[in-house]
Amino acid sequence: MITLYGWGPMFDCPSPSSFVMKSLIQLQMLGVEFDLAVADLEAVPKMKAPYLVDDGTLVEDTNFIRWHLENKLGRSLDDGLSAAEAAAGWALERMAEDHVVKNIITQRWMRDENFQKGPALFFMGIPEPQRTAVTEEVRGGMRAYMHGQGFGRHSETEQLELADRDITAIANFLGDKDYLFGDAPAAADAGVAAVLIAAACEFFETPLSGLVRRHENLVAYITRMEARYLTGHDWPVPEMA
Ligand SMILES: N[C@@H](CCC(=O)N[C@@H](CS)C(=O)NCC(=O)O)C(=O)O
Repeated sequence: MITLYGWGPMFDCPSPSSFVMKSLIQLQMLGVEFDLAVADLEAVPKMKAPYLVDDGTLVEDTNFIRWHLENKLGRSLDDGLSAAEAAAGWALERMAEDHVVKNIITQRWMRDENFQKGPALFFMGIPEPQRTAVTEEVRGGMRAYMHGQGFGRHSETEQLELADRDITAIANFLGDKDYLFGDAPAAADAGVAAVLIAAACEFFETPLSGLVRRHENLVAYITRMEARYLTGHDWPVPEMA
């Protein structure tokens, strides 16, 4: 029995987390049976979602989830790709999860209007007066992380320029193919599409959405991936209040 822990639709998006979307897609690509449950970050050592429990074995992080299931099934999501294609897929995924994810976090967490209608809702289950203090502490931690890591020291224009380069590189690589490597999806399609779907989310006020949507092939790609893998899931609703 396999259970994937994460969060379902929020903010007009299949999940507030691109990483949860990535694992949800990869589990379906691998054809395994699984249940969905709401993540409890306090319950796992890395305190991140998604995580997976497979017959009592806890697996944390999207990459380890993927490899756990590939090892168990004796096949890879990149079967059929050349070594060079698999390497390119890995690099594209890493690229999407670097600048683009950091932009998504910054745009959602540091812009007040986005934070109030978005991430602030994660803290609604905490009673006042602790809620305000906890919310500000976590938000401050996010700001400190971005500054310490270095990305937060770029101006917003510079941050978005980096995202634009990544997104344009993905659009150019995809070209007129249905998936990154042709007619069939591979491992990288999960992570790359998940990040693009999160970036393109129009619920938030952000230039990121336009950076994705100005590429017609990316709009068709994320629409295709969303229809194939991210609709109709029976996610339990997290307790917010
Ligand atoms: N490298 C991890 C990243 C997972 C991740 O950053 N998850 C976020 C949600 S998008 C999270 O759980 N954040 C909670 C926190 O950092 O406290 C993976 O690939 O699974």
